[in-house]
Amino acid sequence: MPLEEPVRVVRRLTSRGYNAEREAVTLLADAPDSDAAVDTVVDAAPDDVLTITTTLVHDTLDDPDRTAPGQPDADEADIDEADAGGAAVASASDSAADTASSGGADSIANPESAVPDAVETKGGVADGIEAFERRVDETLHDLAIGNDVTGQSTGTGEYDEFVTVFRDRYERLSKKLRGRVNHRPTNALESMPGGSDAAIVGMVDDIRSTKSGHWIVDLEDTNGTFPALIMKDREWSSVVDELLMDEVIAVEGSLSNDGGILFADSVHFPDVPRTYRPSTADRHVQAALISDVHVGSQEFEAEAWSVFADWLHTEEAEHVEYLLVGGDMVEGVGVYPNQDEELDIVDIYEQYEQFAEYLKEIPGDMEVVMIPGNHDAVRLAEPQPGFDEELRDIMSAHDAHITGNPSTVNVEGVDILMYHGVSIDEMVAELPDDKASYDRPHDAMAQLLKKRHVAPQYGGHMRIAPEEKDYLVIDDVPDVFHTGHVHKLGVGEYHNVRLINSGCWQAQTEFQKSVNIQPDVATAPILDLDTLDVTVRTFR
Ligand code: D5M
Ligand code: FE
Ligand code: ZN
Repeated sequence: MPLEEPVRVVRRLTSRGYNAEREAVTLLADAPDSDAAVDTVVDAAPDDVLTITTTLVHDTLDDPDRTAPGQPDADEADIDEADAGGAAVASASDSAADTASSGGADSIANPESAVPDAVETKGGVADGIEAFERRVDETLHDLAIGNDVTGQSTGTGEYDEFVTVFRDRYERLSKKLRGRVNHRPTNALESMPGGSDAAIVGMVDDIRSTKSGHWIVDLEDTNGTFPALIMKDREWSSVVDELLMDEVIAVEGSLSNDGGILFADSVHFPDVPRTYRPSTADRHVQAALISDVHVGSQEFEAEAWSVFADWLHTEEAEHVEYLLVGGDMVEGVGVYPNQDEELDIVDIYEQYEQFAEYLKEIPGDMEVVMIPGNHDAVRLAEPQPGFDEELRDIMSAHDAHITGNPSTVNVEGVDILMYHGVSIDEMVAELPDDKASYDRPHDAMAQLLKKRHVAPQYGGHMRIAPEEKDYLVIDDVPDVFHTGHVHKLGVGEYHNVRLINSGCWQAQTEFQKSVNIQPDVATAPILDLDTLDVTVRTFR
């Protein structure tokens, strides 16, 4: 019996105002025409009955005098109580238990986590599918969007705009470092006596090794560029592996005798204070964090999506009142070479129309937030503005909050930084495995927070659109950081900021097969907004 059947039964019963015993649902779902069976039983129910019991189902469906449509014939209707346990419901709860006890939680929890039991893994399908009507008080919903480029874009792509955006990045990130070191502008260092203590706050302009294996890092500020030397035998010299071009750091040390180079004693990142204390909601309310739906791809997992949507209608999901979608709603067209060979829907607008249909399966009382990703029909360069009017119209069914990539969304007091995550590819390519890998995308996210920028390095995978300000700077520390893109689940914590990389709804593509990426399909991390704990649920 497909799992959808009990859910259909529950919905049909709920729409007629009935609850039902679990066994009764199973019996009805097993009927050859379950819709008709529900109608028959409901019609036969005495007026004062609110809950459809197993006995009532048996009595009604087994009654040989009854000729109502959908009545199973005698053999089929004579369901043994033991069998009636219902393979689908029971096995669904069994598999849920398996997943929960498989230790999956440990494998995704960040070992640094101050709250080791903050992450739990569960199957997504309700243990017992019971008729249930969500009672959500929408007046309690509270959502505000900040740092959104939508409608603010002024960039035309001219060279001097790149200068402006990098200057803004430098200004804002250097401010976070200036109080921590006694820095001098690069042009003032040249006139300081050799041997003096000094510090620079600069953007990394070049990283190269010397013949003897030391490192020279050129740092640029608004006055010029100055080299810092990191000796290979310092115990912290591996920090060089973490450095990316264009990020802003501070280096402290002493000037060489001729005053031409700074011998580094320490390197500082803008970072998140270790003492950061996140804000939480003041009632028990949850958000489902997803991304990378990829509707229009042959690999889009429509069935898993429906299981997820159905689960949202169950009692277990009653407190899930927000759905955050971190980009790649659709597969898009012409995103990667040969992508067309794997398209199910070739027209981009039809892809969004289909996505809108899937969105309609989500409970109408939920607040939905959507940012675009690299497969979406907005400009590829970041920051990406939110969907235009035409696409908003297509996706209007849920009256979703549509915002740019990245954006900060305040949900009931919790600041959630949403960013699609293209820079994670860059981080994985550039940083050593223990700092960023596809298996632990939350490590790369921690690096982004440390650098206080969602896409520190320009070039490579990253396209950046110059704007008057750098929207990609992480100005305020978020309470939760949500990314996607790499199709791998990752849950962790960095200096008390909750990190979540959501999985995807697209099975492994040919490309992913060729590079051995095993995507985490049909998982949705469910975030408790009052504690920032996460429960990962799986829907296939
Ligand atoms: O990308 C999902 C992940 O797979 C992300 O890590 C990029 C990578 N990917 C997928 N297809 C390609 C091709 N053709 N070239 C390079 N990298 C790729 P998403 O953009 O969400 O599909
Ligand atoms: Fe994607
Ligand atoms: Zn993507």
